[in-house]
Amino acid sequence: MADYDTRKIRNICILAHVDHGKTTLADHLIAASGGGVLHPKLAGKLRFMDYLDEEQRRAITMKSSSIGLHYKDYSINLIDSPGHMDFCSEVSTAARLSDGALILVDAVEGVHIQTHAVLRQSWIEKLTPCLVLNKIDRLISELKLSPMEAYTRLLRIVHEVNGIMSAYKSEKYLSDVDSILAGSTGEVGDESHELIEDDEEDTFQPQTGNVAFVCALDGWGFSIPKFAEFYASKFGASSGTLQKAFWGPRYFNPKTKMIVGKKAAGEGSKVRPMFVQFVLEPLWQVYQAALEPDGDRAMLEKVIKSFNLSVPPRELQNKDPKVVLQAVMSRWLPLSDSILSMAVKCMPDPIAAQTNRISRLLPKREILDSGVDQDVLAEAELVRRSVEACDCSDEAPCVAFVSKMFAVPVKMLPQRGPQGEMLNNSADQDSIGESDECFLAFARIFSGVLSAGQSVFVLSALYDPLKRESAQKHLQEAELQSLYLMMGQGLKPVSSAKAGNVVAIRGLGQHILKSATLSSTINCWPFSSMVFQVAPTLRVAIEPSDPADMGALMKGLRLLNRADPFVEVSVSSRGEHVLGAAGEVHLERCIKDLKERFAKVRLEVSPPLVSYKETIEGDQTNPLDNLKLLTKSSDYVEKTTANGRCTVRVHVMKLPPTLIKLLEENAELLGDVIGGKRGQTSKVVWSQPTSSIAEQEDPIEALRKGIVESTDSDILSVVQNDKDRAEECRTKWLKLLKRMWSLGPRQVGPNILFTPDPKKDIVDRSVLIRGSPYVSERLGFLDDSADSEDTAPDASSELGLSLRVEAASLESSVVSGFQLATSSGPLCEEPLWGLAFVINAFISPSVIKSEESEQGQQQTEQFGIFNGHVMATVKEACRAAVLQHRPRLVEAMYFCELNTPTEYLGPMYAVLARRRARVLKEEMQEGSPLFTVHAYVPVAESFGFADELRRWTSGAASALLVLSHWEAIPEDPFFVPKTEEEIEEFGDGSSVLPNTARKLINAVRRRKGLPVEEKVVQHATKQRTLARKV
Ligand SMILES: Nc1nc2c(ncn2[C@@H]2O[C@H](COP(=O)(O)OP(=O)(O)OP(=O)(O)O)[C@@H](O)[C@H]2O)c(=O)[nH]1
Ligand SMILES: [Mg+2]
Repeated sequence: MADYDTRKIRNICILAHVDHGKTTLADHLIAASGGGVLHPKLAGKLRFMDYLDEEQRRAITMKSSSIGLHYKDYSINLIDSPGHMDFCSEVSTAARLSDGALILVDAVEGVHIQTHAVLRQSWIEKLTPCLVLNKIDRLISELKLSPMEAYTRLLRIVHEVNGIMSAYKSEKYLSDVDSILAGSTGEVGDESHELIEDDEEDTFQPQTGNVAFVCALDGWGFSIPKFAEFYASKFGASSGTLQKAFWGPRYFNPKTKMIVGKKAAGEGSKVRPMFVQFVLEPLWQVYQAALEPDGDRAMLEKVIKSFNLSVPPRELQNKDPKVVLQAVMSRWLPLSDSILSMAVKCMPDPIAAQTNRISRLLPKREILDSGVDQDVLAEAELVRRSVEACDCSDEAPCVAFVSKMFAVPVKMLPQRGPQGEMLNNSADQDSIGESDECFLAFARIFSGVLSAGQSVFVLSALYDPLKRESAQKHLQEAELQSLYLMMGQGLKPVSSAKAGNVVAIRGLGQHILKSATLSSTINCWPFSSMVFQVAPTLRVAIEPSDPADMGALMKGLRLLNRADPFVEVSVSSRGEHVLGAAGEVHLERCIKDLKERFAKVRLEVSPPLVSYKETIEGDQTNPLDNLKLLTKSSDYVEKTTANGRCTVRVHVMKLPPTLIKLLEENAELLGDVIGGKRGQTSKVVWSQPTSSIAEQEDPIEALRKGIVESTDSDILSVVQNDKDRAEECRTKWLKLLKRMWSLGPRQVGPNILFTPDPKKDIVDRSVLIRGSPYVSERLGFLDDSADSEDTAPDASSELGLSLRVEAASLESSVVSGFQLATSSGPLCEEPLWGLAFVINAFISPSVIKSEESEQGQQQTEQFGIFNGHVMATVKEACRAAVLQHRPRLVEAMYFCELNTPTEYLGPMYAVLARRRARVLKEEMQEGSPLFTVHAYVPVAESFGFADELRRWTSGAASALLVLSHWEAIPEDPFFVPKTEEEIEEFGDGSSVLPNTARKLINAVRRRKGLPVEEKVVQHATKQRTLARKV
């Protein structure tokens, strides 16, 4: 390839909310520049990139796939991505391989939940975005807006999208749900848009040409420079001046032939912005002329003439007005030309893009330790620089990133190699004995040249070139069997490919599970991991209908796990095979794939397994009283070990909500800090832009501050106007924060174990197991002054000393007991959530009664049985304490966005009510007949939700769900009427229906095989005998 020029490559992806028209747009681009794989007549109808049967059947895209286009002398790799929430992981894989993103927004529906998500994804991956406002035709023919109304609407969408981007830029790291909720309060009224001057900061500025207005269905589109160019000669003005004037409050004064501002333009119906007058009005005229029965055909002729179009008369005479319209529009404003010229102009080539993206792809690592191998470091730095420069010379180190693995049937692989030689695909090592599927890697080359037959190193995300010995398992060597350029479903074999290209690679199926970095040298850092929007939430247990097929199912699950980047396959503690998917549509496709492609056996699928958590009600209105729960001498649960030597007293308290949220959101970082991976001892410091706290310089400092701030904000939210109490509360919390011993379950969860108060150390000759504030120490809460308070009280007697040693040795048993208790609560053995425990465990000296028992005693201690007893007692005491403090079930909630025409509001609310949904906001979408409703829906109630909604509203309403947060069900699962009023209302309790919380708990218990207390008699009335009396 002599004419190879990296500057002439663009790697772009199309991102948008579901159904906003990505695949339709891609069709037009392919028809115009795809080298004849798609006939222009079929563009928009075929949906070329949706080549899977399931995609065509459901008419939604389910995976991202790439196609090579040629526009002028540019090569463009276009990646189409899915918009449905269930497949959002595919958006991450598409974004990682691209440099620019076309963000599509439906002009009628506007910004939606997934629009937020894709904007965020493109921002995280440092892509250069361009905005495409699609379905402009709907504004004309469906909503019947006037050009002026349409303009206000478009202005608002651009404004809203810019607002979202600027929030990301100003480093407000909101989750998708947060940003929607935040956005809904800060809406700007319509009138104010007029006043908004061009903001230099705005990401999307139509006047600079990075916003396109298109109708993918009819195949036309434009950006402002196109019109500016056209009118420049007419007006005799420079196109640059016109370009600026064609957006915002700029008016044309016909008398003076000047471009003026709003004031100078004056009032009146004739006064309208230039964009309306010169751009939208001609469009509206063409639509009216073509589509309306009494349309003015002369108008069409006028457009054809003034824009110098050559439309074959045959098409103009067509009976179908739609054909006439498309014939004119697609020649006047060809869609592919406007989009691809925008991409070429506004989006960076791989060299410029990689310079900009390097800090995200390969964050610079500061090595604090000087004892490391400098040669390794030097080479790793060289590799990094070569990626930064997108060096495509033969000598440059080869680096590529695989963002996902995908399966294709072996028979779909090309039969001939790059030189036309016959290939023997069946001899593929990946498919031997496994199945007739072959795994390909979806990859982008970032440096050097990759060739078929070449040998490379496969680095997993955990690989560290400085610790080669211990990182051996993260490093493999593999041979690249073949390289292909992708044309949607088609694969075109090539013998080599250079930096800056997107390719499919065969031969890595055995080496890569989901994603990996490929490198020609082992002295290379792996690329930073991709960020996924949500974790799999829908889990089901799967078993073969015929137990003999177990082997096939296991093999099938293994293949599925590799073929789908977002599937989670695991084995539950009860030995079931659990499949985790992102949502119902995703799950359905996974099961279908399993049945038909990977396992090829009949399967039984369980109802969804929903996770719950358990907590106590707690009293958040009075933080001081709440804190006292941990210290009060009366309010505890006491248990004693069988031998009577260890007495455990447990206090429990509900943590304040902001603190719980912080602990949950930063679980990973906390795990690292507490586990000792970060902090003073760590040699490598880097940051990952995944969460607000990880982004900051020193994660420990940030965590510590976060914890203090969150307790503060919780205090202030309740006792705002009582300064003294707030202060008292704060001091108490600061003291407590110096006593954090452990987090649980599994050392990171949202439950805290505090060390007992050392002042009550010795009671009745028994000694307290004191524990150590290990977590506080890790997080830097302990300063030197804290130690003085904590000095060991002198052990006055010999006995005291030996007991103290024993107490110290039992500390780990207390922690383990706490971990066990927090990992399975008393209601239905689900993890505990948001609780603080103080465990006072006292050991008394053993009382020697006889020779025999002394021997027994010694044995117990020798084999650590006593440790086990302490652990079990702690666990039991914690569980009992939870039960005693008004236990509550906690369930996961979805944030749900619904869109429905007004006439279906009634049925929609009925469905919501049946699903225990809580409506947050309802709003008429201006200028459209649609209502938007935001609500929280419990995950447990969400199955079949979308289907039910569709059935009840005849398919008119749509809903999208995102996992939002955990929430306690206020209902008491053990409610029995006690007070007089309650008894009056509910009777003695026999007639109380099991409440929701109780029902959910029982369902989980039944599934887990735990005993369920239930009345067996269902009909207390006398049964009718069937015997006939003769
Ligand atoms: N009126 C109108 N309809 C359009 C336009 N573009 C696309 N559509 C329609 O919108 C629907 C969805 O189009 P797709 O291209 O499949 O949307 P998508 O964004 O690829 O959807 P997913 O991949 O499932 O997220 C189809 O019925 C299209 O015909 C347009 O410009 N105007
Ligand atoms: Mg699509």
